[in-house]
Amino acid sequence: MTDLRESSVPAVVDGLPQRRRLVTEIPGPRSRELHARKLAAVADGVGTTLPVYIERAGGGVLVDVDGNSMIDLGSGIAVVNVGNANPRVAARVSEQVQRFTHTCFMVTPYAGYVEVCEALARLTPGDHAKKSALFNSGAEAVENAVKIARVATGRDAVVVFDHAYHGRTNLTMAMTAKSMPYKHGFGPFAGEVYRAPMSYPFREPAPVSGVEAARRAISVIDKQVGADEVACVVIEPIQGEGGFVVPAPGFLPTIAQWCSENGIVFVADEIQTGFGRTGSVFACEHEGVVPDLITVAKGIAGGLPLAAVTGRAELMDAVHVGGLGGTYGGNPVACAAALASIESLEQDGLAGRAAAIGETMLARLAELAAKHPKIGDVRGRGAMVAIELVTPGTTDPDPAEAARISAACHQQGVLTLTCGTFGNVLRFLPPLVIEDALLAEALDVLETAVAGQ
Ligand code: PLZ
Repeated sequence: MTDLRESSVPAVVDGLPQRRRLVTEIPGPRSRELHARKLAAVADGVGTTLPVYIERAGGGVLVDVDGNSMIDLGSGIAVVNVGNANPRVAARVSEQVQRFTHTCFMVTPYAGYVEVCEALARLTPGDHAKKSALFNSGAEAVENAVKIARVATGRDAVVVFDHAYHGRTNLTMAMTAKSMPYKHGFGPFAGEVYRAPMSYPFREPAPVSGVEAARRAISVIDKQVGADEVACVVIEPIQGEGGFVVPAPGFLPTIAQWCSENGIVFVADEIQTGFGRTGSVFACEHEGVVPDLITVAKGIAGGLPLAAVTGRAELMDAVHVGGLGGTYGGNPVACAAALASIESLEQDGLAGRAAAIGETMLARLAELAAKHPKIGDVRGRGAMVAIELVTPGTTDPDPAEAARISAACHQQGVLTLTCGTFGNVLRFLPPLVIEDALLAEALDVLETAVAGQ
Protein backbone atom coordinates (compact mmCIF):
# COMPACT_ATOMS: atom_id res chain seq x y z
CA MET A 1 0.00 0.00 0.00
CA THR A 2 1.21 3.47 -0.78
CA ASP A 3 1.39 5.90 2.07
CA LEU A 4 1.34 9.38 0.60
CA ARG A 5 2.71 12.00 2.92
CA GLU A 6 4.09 15.12 1.39
CA SER A 7 4.87 18.80 1.67
CA SER A 8 2.34 21.32 0.32
CA VAL A 9 3.83 23.60 -2.35
CA PRO A 10 7.43 22.69 -2.98
CA ALA A 11 10.09 25.15 -4.12
CA VAL A 12 12.35 23.80 -6.84
CA VAL A 13 16.14 23.96 -6.46
CA ASP A 14 18.29 22.95 -9.42
CA GLY A 15 15.38 21.10 -10.98
CA LEU A 16 14.69 19.17 -7.80
CA PRO A 17 11.39 19.85 -5.99
CA GLN A 18 12.15 20.75 -2.39
CA ARG A 19 9.59 18.56 -0.74
CA ARG A 20 9.02 15.67 1.55
CA ARG A 21 7.09 13.06 -0.36
CA LEU A 22 6.79 9.43 0.58
CA VAL A 23 5.41 7.14 -2.10
CA THR A 24 6.40 3.80 -0.55
CA GLU A 25 7.14 2.53 2.91
CA ILE A 26 10.67 3.39 4.12
CA PRO A 27 12.75 1.65 2.86
CA GLY A 28 10.85 0.93 -0.34
CA PRO A 29 11.06 -2.24 -2.46
CA ARG A 30 13.93 -1.09 -4.69
CA SER A 31 15.97 -0.01 -1.68
CA ARG A 32 15.29 -3.32 0.04
CA GLU A 33 16.47 -5.20 -3.03
CA LEU A 34 19.67 -3.15 -3.17
CA HIS A 35 20.16 -3.60 0.53
CA ALA A 36 20.00 -7.37 0.22
CA ARG A 37 22.77 -7.11 -2.38
CA LYS A 38 24.72 -4.78 -0.07
CA LEU A 39 24.51 -7.27 2.76
CA ALA A 40 25.84 -10.00 0.46
CA ALA A 41 28.65 -7.97 -1.12
CA VAL A 42 29.75 -5.32 1.39
CA ALA A 43 31.59 -6.15 4.60
CA ASP A 44 29.28 -6.11 7.61
CA GLY A 45 31.68 -3.74 9.40
CA VAL A 46 30.45 -0.94 7.14
CA GLY A 47 27.16 -0.06 8.81
CA THR A 48 24.05 1.69 7.47
CA THR A 49 22.07 4.36 9.31
CA LEU A 50 19.05 4.20 7.00
CA PRO A 51 18.96 1.70 4.11
CA VAL A 52 17.33 3.93 1.51
CA TYR A 53 19.45 4.02 -1.63
CA ILE A 54 19.87 7.50 -3.02
CA GLU A 55 19.46 8.39 -6.66
CA ARG A 56 19.48 12.20 -6.57
CA ALA A 57 19.98 14.92 -4.00
CA GLY A 58 20.10 18.71 -3.85
CA GLY A 59 19.05 21.68 -1.75
CA GLY A 60 17.53 20.12 1.35
CA VAL A 61 16.33 16.81 -0.10
CA LEU A 62 17.48 13.28 -0.80
CA VAL A 63 15.54 11.30 -3.42
CA ASP A 64 15.72 7.51 -3.23
CA VAL A 65 15.44 4.79 -5.89
CA ASP A 66 11.76 4.29 -5.04
CA GLY A 67 10.99 7.96 -5.68
CA ASN A 68 10.71 8.98 -2.02
CA SER A 69 11.90 12.50 -1.35
CA MET A 70 13.28 12.95 2.16
CA ILE A 71 14.37 16.04 4.05
CA ASP A 72 18.10 15.92 4.70
CA LEU A 73 19.15 16.88 8.23
CA GLY A 74 22.51 15.13 7.94
CA SER A 75 24.36 16.62 4.94
CA GLY A 76 26.28 13.34 4.64
CA ILE A 77 27.68 14.07 8.14
CA ALA A 78 28.32 17.80 7.73
CA VAL A 79 29.77 17.54 4.22
CA VAL A 80 27.38 19.04 1.69
CA ASN A 81 27.12 22.43 3.41
CA VAL A 82 26.71 24.07 -0.02
CA GLY A 83 24.04 21.55 -1.02
CA ASN A 84 24.36 18.20 -2.72
CA ALA A 85 25.37 18.37 -6.39
CA ASN A 86 25.72 22.13 -5.94
CA PRO A 87 25.59 23.55 -9.51
CA ARG A 88 28.88 25.45 -9.17
CA VAL A 89 30.57 22.30 -7.86
CA ALA A 90 29.02 20.12 -10.58
CA ALA A 91 30.07 22.51 -13.36
CA ARG A 92 33.63 22.95 -12.15
CA VAL A 93 34.10 19.24 -11.50
CA SER A 94 32.82 18.29 -14.99
CA GLU A 95 35.07 20.86 -16.56
CA GLN A 96 38.10 19.59 -14.62
CA VAL A 97 37.35 15.94 -15.20
CA GLN A 98 37.45 16.52 -18.95
CA ARG A 99 40.81 18.31 -18.85
CA PHE A 100 42.72 15.94 -16.54
CA THR A 101 41.84 13.77 -13.56
CA HIS A 102 45.20 13.14 -11.91
CA THR A 103 48.89 13.80 -12.23
CA CYS A 104 49.95 13.44 -8.57
CA PHE A 105 50.73 16.90 -7.24
CA MET A 106 54.13 15.71 -5.99
CA VAL A 107 55.09 14.65 -9.52
CA THR A 108 53.74 17.41 -11.77
CA PRO A 109 51.73 20.11 -9.99
CA TYR A 110 48.69 22.12 -11.09
CA ALA A 111 47.14 25.45 -10.17
CA GLY A 112 43.99 24.16 -8.42
CA TYR A 113 45.96 22.79 -5.47
CA VAL A 114 47.80 26.08 -5.01
CA GLU A 115 44.54 28.03 -5.27
CA VAL A 116 42.91 25.91 -2.57
CA CYS A 117 45.90 26.56 -0.28
CA GLU A 118 45.66 30.29 -1.01
CA ALA A 119 41.94 30.24 -0.18
CA LEU A 120 42.64 28.38 3.08
CA ALA A 121 45.24 30.95 4.08
CA ARG A 122 42.67 33.68 3.51
CA LEU A 123 39.70 31.94 5.18
CA THR A 124 41.24 30.43 8.31
CA PRO A 125 41.52 32.52 11.51
CA GLY A 126 44.56 34.78 12.04
CA ASP A 127 46.48 37.14 9.75
CA HIS A 128 49.89 35.50 10.18
CA ALA A 129 51.71 33.85 7.26
CA LYS A 130 50.07 30.49 6.59
CA LYS A 131 50.72 27.44 4.47
CA SER A 132 48.73 24.29 3.78
CA ALA A 133 49.09 20.68 2.68
CA LEU A 134 46.21 18.73 1.15
CA PHE A 135 45.07 15.18 1.86
CA ASN A 136 42.08 12.92 1.19
CA SER A 137 40.26 12.39 4.47
CA GLY A 138 39.80 14.01 7.82
CA ALA A 139 41.73 11.27 9.60
CA GLU A 140 44.65 11.79 7.26
CA ALA A 141 44.64 15.53 7.97
CA VAL A 142 44.69 14.88 11.72
CA GLU A 143 47.58 12.38 11.34
CA ASN A 144 49.54 14.94 9.37
CA ALA A 145 48.87 17.73 11.86
CA VAL A 146 50.43 15.49 14.51
CA LYS A 147 53.40 14.70 12.25
CA ILE A 148 53.97 18.41 11.66
CA ALA A 149 53.61 19.32 15.35
CA ARG A 150 56.08 16.60 16.36
CA VAL A 151 58.72 17.69 13.89
CA ALA A 152 58.21 21.37 14.72
CA THR A 153 58.48 20.88 18.49
CA GLY A 154 60.77 17.86 18.71
CA ARG A 155 58.29 16.46 21.25
CA ASP A 156 56.14 13.29 21.20
CA ALA A 157 53.01 13.67 23.31
CA VAL A 158 49.60 14.35 21.81
CA VAL A 159 46.80 15.57 24.07
CA VAL A 160 43.16 15.00 23.19
CA PHE A 161 39.92 15.22 25.18
CA ASP A 162 37.15 13.08 26.57
CA HIS A 163 34.42 12.47 23.94
CA ALA A 164 36.82 13.40 21.11
CA TYR A 165 36.49 11.99 17.62
CA HIS A 166 39.41 12.31 15.22
CA GLY A 167 39.11 9.35 12.85
CA ARG A 168 39.53 5.63 12.27
CA THR A 169 43.21 5.19 11.29
CA ASN A 170 45.56 3.78 13.91
CA LEU A 171 46.79 7.09 15.33
CA THR A 172 43.38 8.76 15.09
CA MET A 173 41.68 5.75 16.71
CA ALA A 174 44.04 6.29 19.63
CA MET A 175 42.93 9.94 19.66
CA THR A 176 39.22 9.08 19.43
CA ALA A 177 37.58 8.50 22.81
CA LYS A 178 34.77 6.05 22.16
CA SER A 179 35.59 2.35 22.05
CA MET A 180 32.48 0.84 20.45
CA PRO A 181 32.27 0.92 17.46
CA TYR A 182 35.39 2.89 16.55
CA LYS A 183 38.19 1.12 18.46
CA HIS A 184 36.81 -2.15 19.78
CA GLY A 185 39.17 -5.00 18.94
CA PHE A 186 41.41 -2.86 16.71
CA GLY A 187 44.32 -2.27 19.08
CA PRO A 188 47.10 -1.99 19.94
CA PHE A 189 46.86 1.73 19.36
CA ALA A 190 49.54 4.35 18.75
CA GLY A 191 51.33 5.50 21.89
CA GLU A 192 51.96 8.94 23.38
CA VAL A 193 48.30 9.94 23.19
CA TYR A 194 46.88 11.38 26.44
CA ARG A 195 43.32 12.33 27.29
CA ALA A 196 42.26 15.39 29.26
CA PRO A 197 38.83 16.22 30.73
CA MET A 198 36.52 18.18 28.44
CA SER A 199 34.19 21.05 29.29
CA TYR A 200 30.75 19.46 28.90
CA PRO A 201 28.41 21.88 30.67
CA PHE A 202 25.34 19.58 30.72
CA ARG A 203 27.30 16.78 32.39
CA GLU A 204 29.19 18.75 35.04
CA PRO A 205 27.99 17.68 38.51
CA ALA A 206 28.09 21.37 39.51
CA PRO A 207 28.47 24.45 37.28
CA VAL A 208 32.08 24.88 36.12
CA SER A 209 33.10 27.92 34.06
CA GLY A 210 35.06 27.46 30.84
CA VAL A 211 38.17 28.88 32.47
CA GLU A 212 37.86 26.53 35.43
CA ALA A 213 37.28 23.55 33.13
CA ALA A 214 40.37 24.56 31.14
CA ARG A 215 42.44 24.80 34.35
CA ARG A 216 41.23 21.34 35.32
CA ALA A 217 42.35 19.97 31.93
CA ILE A 218 45.66 21.83 32.08
CA SER A 219 46.37 20.46 35.53
CA VAL A 220 45.83 16.90 34.27
CA ILE A 221 48.16 17.51 31.32
CA ASP A 222 50.78 19.19 33.53
CA LYS A 223 50.76 16.40 36.12
CA GLN A 224 50.27 13.36 33.91
CA VAL A 225 52.25 14.32 30.82
CA GLY A 226 54.30 17.45 31.53
CA ALA A 227 53.85 20.56 29.41
CA ASP A 228 57.37 20.30 27.98
CA GLU A 229 56.65 16.80 26.63
CA VAL A 230 53.59 17.90 24.68
CA ALA A 231 53.86 18.41 20.92
CA CYS A 232 50.24 19.36 20.39
CA VAL A 233 46.81 19.66 21.90
CA VAL A 234 44.14 18.62 19.39
CA ILE A 235 40.56 19.71 20.00
CA GLU A 236 37.26 20.01 18.16
CA PRO A 237 35.89 23.51 18.97
CA ILE A 238 32.46 21.85 19.13
CA GLN A 239 32.71 18.08 19.43
CA GLY A 240 30.94 16.23 16.64
CA GLU A 241 30.61 12.46 16.97
CA GLY A 242 31.13 12.79 20.74
CA GLY A 243 27.76 14.51 21.15
CA PHE A 244 27.78 18.07 19.78
CA VAL A 245 29.44 19.18 22.98
CA VAL A 246 29.84 22.95 23.11
CA PRO A 247 32.48 23.79 25.73
CA ALA A 248 31.69 26.56 28.20
CA PRO A 249 32.85 30.01 27.02
CA GLY A 250 36.48 30.61 27.94
CA PHE A 251 37.51 26.96 27.70
CA LEU A 252 39.06 27.10 24.23
CA PRO A 253 40.85 30.47 24.63
CA THR A 254 42.33 29.40 27.98
CA ILE A 255 43.68 26.14 26.55
CA ALA A 256 44.99 27.96 23.46
CA GLN A 257 46.72 30.58 25.61
CA TRP A 258 48.35 27.93 27.79
CA CYS A 259 49.58 26.11 24.67
CA SER A 260 51.16 29.28 23.34
CA GLU A 261 52.88 29.95 26.70
CA ASN A 262 54.31 26.43 26.71
CA GLY A 263 55.47 26.01 23.12
CA ILE A 264 52.67 23.53 22.41
CA VAL A 265 51.02 23.48 18.99
CA PHE A 266 47.28 24.18 19.38
CA VAL A 267 45.44 22.22 16.71
CA ALA A 268 41.76 22.92 16.03
CA ASP A 269 40.07 19.95 14.39
CA GLU A 270 37.44 21.82 12.36
CA ILE A 271 36.65 18.84 10.16
CA GLN A 272 33.00 18.80 11.24
CA THR A 273 32.62 22.43 12.36
CA GLY A 274 34.27 24.13 9.39
CA PHE A 275 33.12 25.85 6.22
CA GLY A 276 30.21 27.87 7.53
CA ARG A 277 28.58 25.09 9.53
CA THR A 278 28.43 26.93 12.87
CA GLY A 279 27.52 30.38 11.54
CA SER A 280 31.07 31.58 10.96
CA VAL A 281 33.51 30.11 8.47
CA PHE A 282 35.32 28.34 11.33
CA ALA A 283 33.98 27.62 14.81
CA CYS A 284 37.13 28.96 16.54
CA GLU A 285 36.14 32.43 15.41
CA HIS A 286 33.22 32.55 17.88
CA GLU A 287 35.74 32.94 20.70
CA GLY A 288 38.48 34.73 18.78
CA VAL A 289 40.77 31.70 19.02
CA VAL A 290 43.57 31.55 16.46
CA PRO A 291 44.84 27.98 16.16
CA ASP A 292 48.45 27.23 15.23
CA LEU A 293 47.22 24.46 12.94
CA ILE A 294 43.72 23.73 11.73
CA THR A 295 42.50 20.49 10.18
CA VAL A 296 39.66 20.65 7.66
CA ALA A 297 37.83 18.15 5.42
CA LYS A 298 34.10 17.40 4.90
CA GLY A 299 32.58 20.80 3.99
CA ILE A 300 35.62 21.95 2.04
CA ALA A 301 34.74 20.30 -1.27
CA GLY A 302 30.96 19.87 -1.53
CA GLY A 303 31.13 16.10 -1.24
CA LEU A 304 34.40 15.22 -2.95
CA PRO A 305 37.14 13.75 -0.78
CA LEU A 306 39.58 16.48 0.22
CA ALA A 307 41.21 17.47 3.49
CA ALA A 308 43.87 19.91 4.60
CA VAL A 309 46.18 21.04 7.35
CA THR A 310 46.60 24.81 7.37
CA GLY A 311 48.78 26.67 9.80
CA ARG A 312 51.61 28.94 10.75
CA ALA A 313 54.09 28.92 7.89
CA GLU A 314 57.05 28.27 10.18
CA LEU A 315 55.38 25.18 11.66
CA MET A 316 54.22 23.85 8.30
CA ASP A 317 57.72 24.38 6.88
CA ALA A 318 59.42 22.54 9.75
CA VAL A 319 58.93 19.27 7.84
CA HIS A 320 61.72 18.23 5.47
CA VAL A 321 60.99 18.31 1.74
CA GLY A 322 59.20 15.10 0.76
CA GLY A 323 57.95 14.49 4.31
CA LEU A 324 54.31 15.24 3.51
CA GLY A 325 52.18 13.92 0.69
CA GLY A 326 50.35 10.94 -0.77
CA THR A 327 49.29 9.77 -4.23
CA TYR A 328 45.90 11.47 -4.27
CA GLY A 329 46.23 14.29 -1.74
CA GLY A 330 44.79 17.43 -3.34
CA ASN A 331 43.46 15.57 -6.38
CA PRO A 332 42.63 18.10 -9.14
CA VAL A 333 38.95 17.14 -9.31
CA ALA A 334 38.58 17.51 -5.55
CA CYS A 335 40.40 20.86 -5.71
CA ALA A 336 38.03 22.07 -8.45
CA ALA A 337 35.11 21.07 -6.20
CA ALA A 338 36.68 22.92 -3.26
CA LEU A 339 37.15 26.12 -5.23
CA ALA A 340 33.52 26.02 -6.38
CA SER A 341 32.35 25.17 -2.91
CA ILE A 342 34.29 28.04 -1.33
CA GLU A 343 32.85 30.36 -3.98
CA SER A 344 29.33 29.27 -3.00
CA LEU A 345 30.06 29.61 0.69
CA GLU A 346 31.22 33.20 0.20
CA GLN A 347 28.97 34.44 -2.60
CA ASP A 348 25.79 32.88 -1.24
CA GLY A 349 26.52 34.06 2.32
CA LEU A 350 26.15 30.53 3.67
CA ALA A 351 27.76 31.14 7.05
CA GLY A 352 25.09 33.79 7.69
CA ARG A 353 22.50 31.33 6.50
CA ALA A 354 23.84 28.76 9.01
CA ALA A 355 23.42 31.32 11.79
CA ALA A 356 19.80 31.92 10.77
CA ILE A 357 19.13 28.17 10.62
CA GLY A 358 20.58 27.91 14.12
CA GLU A 359 18.26 30.61 15.46
CA THR A 360 15.21 28.87 14.00
CA MET A 361 16.24 25.45 15.22
CA LEU A 362 17.36 26.42 18.71
CA ALA A 363 14.13 28.35 19.33
CA ARG A 364 11.92 25.48 18.15
CA LEU A 365 13.95 22.89 20.06
CA ALA A 366 13.86 24.96 23.26
CA GLU A 367 10.03 25.02 23.02
CA LEU A 368 10.06 21.27 22.52
CA ALA A 369 12.35 20.74 25.50
CA ALA A 370 10.03 22.84 27.67
CA LYS A 371 7.22 20.42 26.82
CA HIS A 372 9.23 17.21 27.07
CA PRO A 373 11.50 16.74 30.09
CA LYS A 374 13.15 13.78 28.34
CA ILE A 375 15.02 16.44 26.32
CA GLY A 376 17.69 17.20 28.90
CA ASP A 377 19.66 19.67 26.83
CA VAL A 378 19.41 21.69 23.62
CA ARG A 379 22.69 22.99 22.29
CA GLY A 380 24.76 23.86 19.28
CA ARG A 381 25.77 26.70 17.04
CA GLY A 382 24.51 27.62 13.59
CA ALA A 383 23.41 24.61 11.60
CA MET A 384 25.06 22.21 14.05
CA VAL A 385 22.52 21.62 16.79
CA ALA A 386 21.41 18.71 18.93
CA ILE A 387 19.12 17.51 21.67
CA GLU A 388 20.27 15.16 24.40
CA LEU A 389 17.75 12.52 25.55
CA VAL A 390 17.68 11.56 29.22
CA THR A 391 15.47 9.95 31.82
CA PRO A 392 13.31 12.93 32.85
CA GLY A 393 14.61 14.83 35.85
CA THR A 394 18.07 13.25 35.62
CA THR A 395 21.07 13.36 33.33
CA ASP A 396 20.93 9.58 32.79
CA PRO A 397 21.37 9.02 29.05
CA ASP A 398 18.44 7.47 27.16
CA PRO A 399 19.96 6.12 23.94
CA ALA A 400 16.87 3.97 23.24
CA GLU A 401 14.67 7.06 23.12
CA ALA A 402 17.14 8.87 20.83
CA ALA A 403 17.11 5.83 18.51
CA ARG A 404 13.31 5.62 18.61
CA ILE A 405 12.84 9.30 17.74
CA SER A 406 15.41 9.09 14.96
CA ALA A 407 13.72 6.00 13.48
CA ALA A 408 10.32 7.70 13.71
CA CYS A 409 11.71 10.68 11.77
CA HIS A 410 13.13 8.33 9.14
CA GLN A 411 9.74 6.65 8.73
CA GLN A 412 8.25 10.10 8.08
CA GLY A 413 10.86 11.10 5.52
CA VAL A 414 13.28 13.15 7.61
CA LEU A 415 16.87 11.97 7.76
CA THR A 416 18.29 12.53 11.25
CA LEU A 417 21.49 11.23 12.82
CA THR A 418 22.41 10.31 16.36
CA CYS A 419 25.77 10.70 18.09
CA GLY A 420 27.37 10.99 21.52
CA THR A 421 29.52 8.92 23.82
CA PHE A 422 26.29 7.57 25.31
CA GLY A 423 24.45 7.37 21.97
CA ASN A 424 21.66 9.56 23.33
CA VAL A 425 22.16 12.69 21.25
CA LEU A 426 20.00 13.46 18.22
CA ARG A 427 21.90 15.82 15.96
CA PHE A 428 20.84 18.07 13.13
CA LEU A 429 23.14 19.12 10.31
CA PRO A 430 21.00 20.45 7.47
CA PRO A 431 22.63 21.63 4.25
CA LEU A 432 23.03 25.41 4.59
CA VAL A 433 20.95 25.89 1.44
CA ILE A 434 17.84 24.23 2.89
CA GLU A 435 14.62 26.22 2.30
CA ASP A 436 12.94 27.70 5.41
CA ALA A 437 9.67 25.88 4.69
CA LEU A 438 11.40 22.54 4.42
CA LEU A 439 13.31 23.08 7.64
CA ALA A 440 10.09 24.03 9.43
CA GLU A 441 8.43 20.90 8.10
CA ALA A 442 11.32 18.74 9.31
CA LEU A 443 10.92 20.28 12.75
CA ASP A 444 7.17 19.51 12.69
CA VAL A 445 7.99 15.89 11.94
CA LEU A 446 10.54 15.85 14.74
CA GLU A 447 8.01 17.35 17.15
CA THR A 448 5.52 14.57 16.41
CA ALA A 449 8.27 11.96 16.72
CA VAL A 450 9.37 13.33 20.10
CA ALA A 451 5.79 13.32 21.38
CA GLY A 452 5.32 9.65 20.41
CA GLN A 453 6.22 6.93 22.90
N1 PLZ B 1 37.63 14.82 12.95
C1 PLZ B 1 35.99 16.25 14.06
O1 PLZ B 1 34.05 14.71 12.66
C2 PLZ B 1 34.68 12.60 10.82
C3 PLZ B 1 32.86 10.13 11.04
C4 PLZ B 1 31.88 9.17 10.58
P1 PLZ B 1 37.21 11.31 7.97
N2 PLZ B 1 33.40 12.48 11.42
C5 PLZ B 1 32.46 11.54 10.81
C6 PLZ B 1 32.33 7.76 10.84
O2 PLZ B 1 31.61 7.05 11.56
O3 PLZ B 1 33.38 7.37 10.32
C7 PLZ B 1 35.72 13.39 11.56
C8 PLZ B 1 35.35 14.42 12.45
C9 PLZ B 1 36.35 15.13 13.13
C10 PLZ B 1 38.01 13.85 12.11
C11 PLZ B 1 37.08 13.12 11.38
C12 PLZ B 1 37.56 12.07 10.44
O4 PLZ B 1 37.27 12.42 9.11
O5 PLZ B 1 37.10 12.10 6.70
O6 PLZ B 1 35.98 10.48 8.25
O7 PLZ B 1 38.46 10.53 8.07
